[in-house]
Amino acid sequence: MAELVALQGDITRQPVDAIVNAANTSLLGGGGVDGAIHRAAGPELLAACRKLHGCSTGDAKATPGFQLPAKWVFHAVGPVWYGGDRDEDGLLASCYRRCLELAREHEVRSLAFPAISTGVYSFPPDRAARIAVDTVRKHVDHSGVETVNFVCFDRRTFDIYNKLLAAPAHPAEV
Ligand code: AR6
Repeated sequence: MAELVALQGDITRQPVDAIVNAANTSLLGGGGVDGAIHRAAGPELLAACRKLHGCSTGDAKATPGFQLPAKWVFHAVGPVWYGGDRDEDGLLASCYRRCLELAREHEVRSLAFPAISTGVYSFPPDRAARIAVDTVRKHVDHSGVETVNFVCFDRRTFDIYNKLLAAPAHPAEV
């Protein structure tokens, strides 16, 4: 079983094989964690993203990390939160699943996720964290990833993840 860890900090500084970006469908940059990743990676990242011709919501695409400590960036497009009736949960889970598939393809052993969709896209942070942890727990063992860091920018998100990670994965089965 892979190790799942909550950390508080800046994902651009993570010394892991791959970091995940919370991107938009254009893949051409933006604010929040996307802006921070593009600034830290340098202009080559935007040039690489242009060649990907966008990405659907719920999907993810890989580029090199350029000036980042991470070798790869997986650009995932989370859903905008519209109230929960537009398959937001399913689309968010799909982002985490797709990143684990990319991790397997790129032989990534350590992977760091931000709290996708919980900033500009307004997904409720508790609900998003539960989906993130459940989806990673469900799919990580087939990915070859040994360490997953959930990198939380603020204390509140960090506390949410810590609580979820402390709880057993399937309490009914233990
Ligand atoms: N390291 C880790 N987490 C961060 C960092 C950082 N350096 N900076 C912000 N966060 P957001 P979204 C947290 O808005 O909601 C962009 O413009 C932040 O506190 O970055 O998926 C894209 O281009 C929050 O918890 O992403 C899209 O247009 C989380 O990262 C749109 O925003 C996600 O917040 C995507 O919105």
